[in-house]
Amino acid sequence: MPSKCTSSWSWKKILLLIVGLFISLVIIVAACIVIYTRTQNQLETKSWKGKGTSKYLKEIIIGRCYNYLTINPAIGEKDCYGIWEEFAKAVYQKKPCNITEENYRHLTELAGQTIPCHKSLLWSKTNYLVHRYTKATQDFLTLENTLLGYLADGLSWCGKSHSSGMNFQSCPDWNECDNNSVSSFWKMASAAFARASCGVVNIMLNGSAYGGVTRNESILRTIEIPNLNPRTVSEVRIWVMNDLNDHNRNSCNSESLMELKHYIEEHNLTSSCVNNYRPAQLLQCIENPEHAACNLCTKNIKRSIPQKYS
Ligand code: AVW
Repeated sequence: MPSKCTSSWSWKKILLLIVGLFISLVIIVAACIVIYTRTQNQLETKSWKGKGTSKYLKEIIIGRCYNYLTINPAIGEKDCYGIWEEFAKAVYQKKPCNITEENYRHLTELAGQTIPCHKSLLWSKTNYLVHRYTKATQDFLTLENTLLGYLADGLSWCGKSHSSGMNFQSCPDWNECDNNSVSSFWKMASAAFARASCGVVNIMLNGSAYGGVTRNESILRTIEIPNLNPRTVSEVRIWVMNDLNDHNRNSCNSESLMELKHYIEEHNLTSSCVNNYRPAQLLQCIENPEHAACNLCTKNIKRSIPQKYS
């Protein structure tokens, strides 16, 4: 018959074995979770076709915000750190293809500003010229000249669904999915800019562009024109700018412009058009002073007289 002492010793051994097994199991499960999460993160961070989040995104956004407030004190106080937090909140721990315009609503409100009437300048296919122009004259404001557009101009970003922080490896391309972090931001910001515009709204278009003056899915057509308020916008004035070194493929009378004019009218807005709006053309002339259109004595100057459509 085994002694009491031997039996309690074997019970202790069994207990120790059970505890040991339990601890090992916990360690194995924890390790599996860590490995799984890391693998998921690695798979996710490298899985998109576009370039990753811009390096130093947080610092750039906060820096641009203070810079904008310093240059434009009239827009009043803004909480630059709060703006960054809203920016991050819109994409952190979310799938980069599941970011809707709604996710940026609070950010749009925080960074919003009043747009003076007659100052809005929309554009399509003229990014370079339009911003050279607004920099030179300060007479008009594009979305990228407002705080919200200025903060994000030229940057890319997206979050990760399995953890906080940005994905610096890759982000969805503009066309990779409908609701991606960058395209939803620009759609939301463009809609807000158009809604805030009043008086005469100008649009700079590219007379030398292939395939018409706008893409069918362009932000100008799909977001901005539908969000202009006919009660507060008195006229939509189009400038068709030809590249001085290229052919003239679109002008106020061309099919593409006529189609756009009808589209604008369908939204209960009136429009006018001018070929080669002279102040912007003079800016093109800085790079092309010998071009015939840059000769102050030519009849080209007449082209700047707006042509009323309706
Ligand atoms: P744009 P929008 N693929 O010159 O009218 C890649 O055609 O669209 O002018 N990039 C795109 C795409 C796309 N399908 N769509 C837009 N983008 C981005 C804001 C890309 O960064 C201002 F207020 C491209 O360089 C203007 O009135 C840029 O959008 C209006 O939206 C311009 O495409 C201009 O947009």
